[in-house]
Amino acid sequence: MRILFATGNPHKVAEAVQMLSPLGHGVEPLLVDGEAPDFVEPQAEGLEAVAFAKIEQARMMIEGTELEDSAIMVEDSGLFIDSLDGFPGAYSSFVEGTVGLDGILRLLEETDDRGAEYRAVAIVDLDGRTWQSNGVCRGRISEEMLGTGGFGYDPIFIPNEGDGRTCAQMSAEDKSAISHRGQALKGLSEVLSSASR
Ligand code: ITT
Repeated sequence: MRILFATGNPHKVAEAVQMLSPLGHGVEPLLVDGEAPDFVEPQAEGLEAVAFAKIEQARMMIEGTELEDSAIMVEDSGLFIDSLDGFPGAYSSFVEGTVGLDGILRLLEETDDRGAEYRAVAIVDLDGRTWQSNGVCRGRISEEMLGTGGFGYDPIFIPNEGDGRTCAQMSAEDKSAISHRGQALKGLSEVLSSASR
């Protein structure tokens, strides 16, 4: 299936292409007049509600264009820190650009509880039907920033299923094999395959 990924985050597109292409799905960024979407994300909502809001906005963007009948994929994700009651969660993108990774490390200076998880909700929308898959990656927040790969919080996130490196120290393949997005996209691929049988 050819899927247009509606996101303003090129790192997400790269991860989805690398993950879904071998499974037989052609993934391309959704571009309208050459521009990736810049979503208005409803505040104080969970990831799933935000993902459905992105589907709605993407559908409005391509209404009346040649892309109107395409399969659209969106994904909403975030970092949920145990000792901060799940903060930054659905606000991860905003917090990354304001408080920053330094700020998150400072917030955790006084606590030994460094448990956290990445969560992702991925949705494909086609012909009025939607398929959804979620992913969770448990881990902990490192004491310092390590690594230059990945994006976002990867330099401070150490997945439990890894070998002690942060996601930013891992190859894209190693990260996707255990990440929240990897799980959500793999799950989507499976539900799409059984739907088309
Ligand atoms: P779109 O909404 O346009 O898809 P975005 O980057 O704003 O792009 P989200 O609203 O889903 O995406 O916010 C996700 C944020 O969560 C992202 O900006 C990072 O701060 C963080 N995040 C999610 N997945 C991550 C990952 O795999 N590695 C590092 N940080 C991640």
